[in-house]
Amino acid sequence: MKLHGRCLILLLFSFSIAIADQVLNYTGVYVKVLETSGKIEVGNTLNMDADPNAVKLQFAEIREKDSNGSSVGRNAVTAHTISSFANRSFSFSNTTDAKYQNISATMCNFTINLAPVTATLLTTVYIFKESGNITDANETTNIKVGNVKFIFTIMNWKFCGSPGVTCRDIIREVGQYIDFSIVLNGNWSASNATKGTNDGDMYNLGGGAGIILSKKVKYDAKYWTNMTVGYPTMMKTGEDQTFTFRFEKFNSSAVYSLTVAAGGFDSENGKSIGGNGTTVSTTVRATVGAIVRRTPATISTTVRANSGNALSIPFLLAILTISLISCLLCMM
Ligand SMILES: *[C@@H]1O[C@H](CO)[C@@H](O)[C@H](O)[C@H]1NC(C)=O
Ligand SMILES: *[C@@H]1O[C@H](CO)[C@@H](O)[C@H](O)[C@H]1NC(C)=O
Ligand SMILES: *[C@@H]1O[C@H](CO)[C@@H](O)[C@H](O)[C@H]1NC(C)=O
Ligand SMILES: *[C@@H]1O[C@H](CO)[C@@H](O)[C@H](O)[C@H]1NC(C)=O
Ligand SMILES: *[C@@H]1O[C@H](CO)[C@@H](O)[C@H](O)[C@H]1NC(C)=O
Ligand SMILES: *[C@@H]1O[C@H](CO)[C@@H](O)[C@H](O)[C@H]1NC(C)=O
Ligand SMILES: *[C@@H]1O[C@H](CO)[C@@H](O)[C@H](O)[C@H]1NC(C)=O
Ligand SMILES: *[C@@H]1O[C@H](CO)[C@@H](O)[C@H](O)[C@H]1NC(C)=O
Ligand SMILES: *[C@@H]1O[C@H](CO)[C@@H](O)[C@H](O)[C@H]1NC(C)=O
Ligand SMILES: *[C@@H]1O[C@H](CO)[C@@H](O)[C@H](O)[C@H]1NC(C)=O
Ligand SMILES: *[C@@H]1O[C@H](CO)[C@@H](O)[C@H](O)[C@H]1NC(C)=O
Ligand SMILES: CC(=O)N[C@H]1CO[C@H](CO)[C@@H](O)[C@@H]1O
Repeated sequence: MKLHGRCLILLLFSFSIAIADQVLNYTGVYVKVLETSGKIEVGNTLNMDADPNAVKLQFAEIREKDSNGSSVGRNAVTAHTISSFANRSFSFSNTTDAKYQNISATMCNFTINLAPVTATLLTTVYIFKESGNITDANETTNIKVGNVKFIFTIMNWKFCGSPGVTCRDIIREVGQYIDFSIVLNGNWSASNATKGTNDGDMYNLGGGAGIILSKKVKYDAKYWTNMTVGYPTMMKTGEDQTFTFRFEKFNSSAVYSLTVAAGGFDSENGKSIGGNGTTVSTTVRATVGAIVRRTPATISTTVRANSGNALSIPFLLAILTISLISCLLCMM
């Protein structure tokens, strides 16, 4: 039997309701990962729109380039660029307690399939429960309670020109770099901050918010090295500030990390970024146009679950049943 168009729409609609945001929290610090949008928010209330210090970041692009910095693999069939993360689902791990170099934290993983590129982007999020110093590859980051560390791992990306991977435009293309961009959107201007004892690039996002960008990359799970000279970069377009990280050709993986504070950023002293909200009034308020609004019901489901399995099986079954009934009804 041929499925009626309306049924398909109803079915898709029912399933899109079932998709939920993921929330990670620790005493007054929240990380909210919005499903199917590549958007992540860090703030001091669950309702990020009510939090003047909320930091909203969005995966923007992953693009393979040759040694001259030109894009390669532009042919749609064998694309080597991910130019939008809209409509890509995250899959989440459970939330667990863990340590990052001796500093205790609550953490979770989420992954995005980068199809049609046969690669995966793993993001690991830590909200720190203690203060301390992290050192990766000679690079020290001062951590305060409530700071949020994001670790991005691009896995299994096959570069143009690698054995068995042919990309051709006018000439046979050879990939050399991956440029990974994220966008911070808000009514503020990222500006350099005094780094104090932090070695990474540090930006004051205004209000109480700040970000520290590492300048190191770990390749193939083996060795850390400096990021390509001149990176990370920051470019401002309207209210969007785009940060780009460049990775050299690797065999299996590239790992990169940054640290965010949604409050307590000490721009006066520049010594470190604080983790918990202060009452700083501000213009950090992001005016993110396309933030997906969720019904309170969906959000509370997510929060209560708090373990990665945001939706209960009965709830999913109920939605499935409603979808099937709607379908049967429209087929009649
Ligand atoms: C963060 O701030 C909230 C509200 O001000 C407070 O209740 C909480 O204890 C603070 N958390 C930490 C880790 O300081
Ligand atoms: C890079 O540019 C130079 C000069 O334009 C050119 O000769 C070379 O073939 C280019 N390399 C690649 C990989 O496209
Ligand atoms: C995402 O899906 C919506 C509806 O399914 C569609 O209108 C939109 O163009 C898609 N966006 C991208 C970037 O694929
Ligand atoms: C999450 O935890 C539950 C029980 O604690 C377990 O059954 C489930 O397999 C875990 N899920 C993942 C993705 O690890
Ligand atoms: C997250 O991913 C890392 C790296 O693969 C792994 O070591 C860790 O156990 C994962 N944590 C959870 C909670 O799945
Ligand atoms: C890790 O923490 C424990 C106790 O919290 C301490 O005994 C140990 O020396 C610390 N190790 C390092 C490498 O800092
Ligand atoms: C972190 O390092 C700074 C400066 O290097 C030092 O002043 C501070 O005490 C260290 N913090 C912890 C918790 O070890
Ligand atoms: C952005 O911030 C400026 C002050 O820096 C303020 O005058 C303006 O109204 C803000 N715009 C929005 C849309 O919030
Ligand atoms: C930050 O400082 C670096 C060098 O110290 C400079 O290249 C960069 O343009 C500065 N960025 C901003 C936003 O001022
Ligand atoms: C760490 O420092 C040592 C000694 O100064 C240096 O040889 C090494 O290249 C540095 N490592 C990185 C990843 O910068
Ligand atoms: C990384 O850069 C630092 C200075 O920014 C330099 O001291 C170090 O030797 C470099 N490490 C490598 C492996 O190139
Ligand atoms: C408001 C909120 O979401 N609080 C949750 C934060 O996480 C703890 C568990 O670590 C939950 O018990 C709270 O309900």
